[in-house]
Amino acid sequence: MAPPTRRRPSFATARASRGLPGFRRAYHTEESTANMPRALVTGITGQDGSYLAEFLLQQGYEVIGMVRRTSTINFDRIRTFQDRITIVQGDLLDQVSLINILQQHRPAEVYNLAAQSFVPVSFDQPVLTGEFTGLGVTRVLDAIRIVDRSIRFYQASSSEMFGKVQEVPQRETTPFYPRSPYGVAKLYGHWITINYRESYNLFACSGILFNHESARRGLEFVTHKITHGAARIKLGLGDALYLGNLDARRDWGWAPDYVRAMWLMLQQEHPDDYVVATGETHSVREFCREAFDYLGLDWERHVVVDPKFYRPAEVDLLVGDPGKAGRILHWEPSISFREVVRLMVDADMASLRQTGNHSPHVG
Ligand code: NAP
Ligand code: F7E
Repeated sequence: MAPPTRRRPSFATARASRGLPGFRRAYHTEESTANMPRALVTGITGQDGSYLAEFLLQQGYEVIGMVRRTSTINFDRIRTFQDRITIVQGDLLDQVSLINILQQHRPAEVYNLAAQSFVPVSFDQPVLTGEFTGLGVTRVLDAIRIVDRSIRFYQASSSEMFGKVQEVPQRETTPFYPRSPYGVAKLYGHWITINYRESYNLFACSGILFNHESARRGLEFVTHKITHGAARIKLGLGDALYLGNLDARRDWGWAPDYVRAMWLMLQQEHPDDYVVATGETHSVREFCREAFDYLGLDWERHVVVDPKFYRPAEVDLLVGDPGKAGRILHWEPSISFREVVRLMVDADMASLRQTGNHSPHVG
């Protein structure tokens, strides 16, 4: 059987997402799948994978989503558009599965978003984190090298690579100093992406993304833990919220904005690496104040510091310089810190009102 057609996204489609004139959006109803650009997304069940898949569908892509085998299927975040994508089984630990997927589906673009992404777990499971988050990148890149070197590749790198920061704000040229097994694994993924670009001339880009949030964020991450906790307290479902280091500062953006930057990187003439950030930094304490204030609550009456949430080594301050992404990708964040917090609080209030004590990853 002949492999399915691969097609690069049209220039018109690329212009459209930047709000430029002369564009016609290619919806499923307008074009047969044979003419659609095809993208493979690893980590499609995660926060970013679900937003990226929705974004690519809007751009007229055929989306192949890689999921790993689990005894309980968790498609909460992709449920609303599950019937519009092709789901394939694969695992970053299994090289053969990656090669088979590329051979069978022949994507034009691969977005590698799958990872063990929770920093505290990386201290408990450092070797497994290295396997998924570090070596997993090489497995995907090598599958591309073997199957088709024209496939464009995006690697989900992280501001955690800056760790104990050597410069403020952090930019593409800032030296790295990771502070967790997760950060170290991501740094490996970042350099192997550059190495495959330079060694095999792959169109491979590394997006150094700072923290980005949404109602689809896992509940274990501090932003969603705070907005969900505040909403529970507001609704009388609890009284205390236990947190760790309130002094840590992060550059928090809006996840849907960040997946647009991933796509833009792969539409350029040349592969490169970009910092994606808002350029603003706020402490965990400020995030708490913003969320509780919005609900008319006094955060200091409810937030309790529990040292069990401290990390063996902390990243104290992150703030990115998105200047290069602005100049070259014409990317900029669409909403403010305050709006991010409020959208997350609103979503938690709505889902808790609907479901009681549970907050599914929707919205
Ligand atoms: P997430 O919600 O934790 O999603 C991670 C995804 O990876 C899930 O779909 C998970 O599948 C999948 N996965 C984990 N191990 C896998 C394996 N061995 N094989 C195949 N799939 C596997 O993460 P996210 O927030 O969307 O982040 C997406 C990527 O960007 C990650 O690489 C993360 O490290 C990176 N990043 C995130 C941020 C941020 O602020 N969100 C910032 C910088 C970089 P299951 O559903 O089966 O668990
Ligand atoms: O922690 C502090 C904690 O877990 C943020 C991942 O997407 O972004 C994320 O990593 C800060 C840290 O995110 C609690 O000590 C206080 O300083 O929300 P987080 P993260 O570690 O920054 C980067 C860019 C990624 O790449 C990662 O994949 O908040 N903090 N109290 C707490 N953190 C948590 N989780 N829980 C607390 O109770």
